[in-house]
Amino acid sequence: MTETRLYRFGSPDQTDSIRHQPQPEKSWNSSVNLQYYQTFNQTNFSLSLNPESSIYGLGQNIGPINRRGATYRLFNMQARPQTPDCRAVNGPYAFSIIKNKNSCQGILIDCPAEINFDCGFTKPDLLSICIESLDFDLYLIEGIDVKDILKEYTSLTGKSYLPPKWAFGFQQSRYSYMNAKEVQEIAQNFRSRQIPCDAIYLDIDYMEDYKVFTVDPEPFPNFANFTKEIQGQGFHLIPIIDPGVKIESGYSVYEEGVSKGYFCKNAEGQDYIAAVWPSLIHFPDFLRAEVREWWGNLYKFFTDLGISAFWNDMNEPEIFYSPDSIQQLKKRVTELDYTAWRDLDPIHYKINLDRFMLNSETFYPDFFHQTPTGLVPHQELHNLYGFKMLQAASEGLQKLNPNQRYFLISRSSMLGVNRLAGVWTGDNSSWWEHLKLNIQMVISLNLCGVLYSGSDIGGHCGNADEELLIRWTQLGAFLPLFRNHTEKSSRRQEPWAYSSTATEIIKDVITLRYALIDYLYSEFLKAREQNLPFIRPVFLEFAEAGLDEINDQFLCGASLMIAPVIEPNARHRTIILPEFNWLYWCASKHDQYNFQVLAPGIHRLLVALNQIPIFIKENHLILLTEPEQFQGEKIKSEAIIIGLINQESSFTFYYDDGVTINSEIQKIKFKVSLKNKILEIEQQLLPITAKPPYQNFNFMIYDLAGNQYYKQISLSLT
Ligand code: MIG
Repeated sequence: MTETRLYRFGSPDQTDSIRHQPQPEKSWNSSVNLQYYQTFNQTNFSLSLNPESSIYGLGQNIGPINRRGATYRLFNMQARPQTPDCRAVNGPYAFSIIKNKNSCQGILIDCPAEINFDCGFTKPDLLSICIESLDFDLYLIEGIDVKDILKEYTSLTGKSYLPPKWAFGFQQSRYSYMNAKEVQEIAQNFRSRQIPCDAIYLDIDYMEDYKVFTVDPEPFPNFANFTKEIQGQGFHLIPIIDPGVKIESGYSVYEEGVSKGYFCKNAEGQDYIAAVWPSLIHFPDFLRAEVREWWGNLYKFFTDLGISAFWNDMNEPEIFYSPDSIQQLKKRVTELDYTAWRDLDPIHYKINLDRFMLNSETFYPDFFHQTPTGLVPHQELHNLYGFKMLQAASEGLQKLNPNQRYFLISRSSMLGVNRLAGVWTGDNSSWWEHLKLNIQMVISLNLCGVLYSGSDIGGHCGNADEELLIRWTQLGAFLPLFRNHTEKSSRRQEPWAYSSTATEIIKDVITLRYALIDYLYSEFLKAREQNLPFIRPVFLEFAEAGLDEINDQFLCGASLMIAPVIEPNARHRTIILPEFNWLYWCASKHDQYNFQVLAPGIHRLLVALNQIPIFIKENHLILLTEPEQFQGEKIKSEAIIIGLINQESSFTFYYDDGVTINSEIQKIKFKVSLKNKILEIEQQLLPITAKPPYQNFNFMIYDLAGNQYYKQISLSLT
């Protein structure tokens, strides 16, 4: 039913974004519904839109999941603050899905240059796509529904990155935990308060003068012992890695990079100089395989200490200034004429210096990458930079720890990153609006194959109040990357930073997440196997009309719908339950079951501050286990399986070893039936040699009238 055609324009360089390329078509098929024309350096496509068509995808942009009506600039930029007028942000994916009444189309463009999408902004019934290049691959995918297109997309770009299972635990971060003592206190607080947590982040201040692949021995004396101690308490340490290499003689990464010619060049062919945290730096030319190999090996510094978890930041790359731009700025300031109107910005009545100030973009034409066809300005390959930095990390880590999964998240991403790493959505703010944005971004990233993603819980910029942090933690508990992070000048944002009531509520939410981890992980493995998103928009699972508009509910896999409260002072939540009956759990504590059967339709529910509305789809099941303080803390012996059964359902629970790359997925398939008020369960191990993860499965099943049925299944663990 689905059909993919590749049209090659010009002679594009290989980006590695696409894993499996079909044979390119011999010529443009004029019956294709896209029109195009080219200028000397641009290609423009246009497509007429039906009134009812929606547009999805494009990665991590600011706006509703249905992109129709707005423009999107696919050009990797750190947007800060993330306001509705930002057209370019991190994580642009040149993959869009056009959903019509009875058909669907996927448009995928493999091109590292800037691409602009006008999704019916200029003309409501026209999608126009402007590619700043003449050399690219265009894939057109035809199918019946969105799932067809997504499956085809995944078979082109490759299966999602699979993190280690502990990555589904809670993670604590701050810019920065400044020294070993502070990290130890954080660790201590989690354990003594019995708030589950699997990871603590190290932000840029762990480095010596922001030199990448170093640790400052003053705040972190004996880093090896410190690492062991933290790891011994069941935490993973996640250091940050930035691309800029400090210019400092004697610093080995710098010396080696210079002597081997690994850095990006300026127009004169010298190593290009810009400034980021360490002040003056060079940028490694990650587009070259040998540079990636070198960089990947540098991770040995950490893997030797047993650290295999990282976040790659600043990799658009973000640039603060260059020596040249400062010179120009100085000159400009001396020339300012305070009597001249032209020196004022008439809108803001400030001195008009903007174009000399912080904007990474202005620097992109100034440096060059070495490619097989010669030096190419960064501008033309811009979107690739973060991707290639991740490729370096990914390849290096796989070589350093063969067959072990690594943890890797990135701020910058594009097509192809979906198989290498997860994504955090950059510097959001402690605004209520950003809870919704969090949902929109994670859904859209999932539609583009980035299954492991999340936003800074509590918000990065600014100060979260306690209700905001509570509601955001409740939302984050159902997204794959569950990380509390905030910036240097923000107030403390750890789970215990507010009132004791808030701490209790947050502790309960995190504990609930841990009770659900095996289920979430199972659904993640399943989504990955089926080439579908893990966090799904509601419309994807139901045929009902009008679901395209839902931006504040989402599905975790196929069975679980979440409707977080994302408004301040709200103690109610309106929810749309499509097509089926649902088992509603207004959850607060993981072991407090107050289930209720709800009919399809719209409901307005009472939701206290400590509660989050969770819905289990009819004839689907979820699984809960005893929560741990960190994963692997205990051997779990039991699981509780909960569901609403109308006659019969089957549910397959997936598990694997959670750490190795080639670990075989094991499955237990349960068939649950309710006939004449008798609950029957059949189970099957796949493969039959599979070793069940727990001995006892306690079924707690509801019928449509709300009656409860119990049954225990015991499996032999040998
Ligand atoms: O622009 O390393 O998005 O998570 O805390 C600031 C410091 C640089 C941006 C990241 C943020 C991180 C911060 N970094």
